[in-house]
Amino acid sequence: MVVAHGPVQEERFLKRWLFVLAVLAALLVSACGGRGGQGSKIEGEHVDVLMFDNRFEFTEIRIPVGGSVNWIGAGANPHNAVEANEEWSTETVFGNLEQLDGDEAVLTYDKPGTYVFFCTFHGNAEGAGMAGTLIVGP
Ligand SMILES: [Cu+2]
Repeated sequence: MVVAHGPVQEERFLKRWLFVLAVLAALLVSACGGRGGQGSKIEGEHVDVLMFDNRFEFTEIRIPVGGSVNWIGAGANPHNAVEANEEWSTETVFGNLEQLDGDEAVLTYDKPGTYVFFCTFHGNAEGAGMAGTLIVGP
């Protein structure tokens, strides 16, 4: 039997491939999460983390022992980053809990651990709302 490769078959073939490509693209986008999206991660020795209205740019931050995080106010509301058990706070370096757009607080972490942090205005110590996790590890 001879299979005809007319315009109709080619169009179907093309549509099928476009569908497959669209599915792959969707998977890729969801896997990457998108910069600044919910649940995005960053890893480095010295990292910048913007404090948006009303979420942290990164909700999982990994730094080595001795690394630092520059907590930067961004947006119209005041923000801060406070450890759930009050081990550390941006207040200690910035002077108060209200960091506005462009205000920076660099904290250096010498103690290894996994810390839940939150903004006292828009999150809580249970890790809800404007909150995240900082992992200071070897
Ligand atoms: Cu906030």
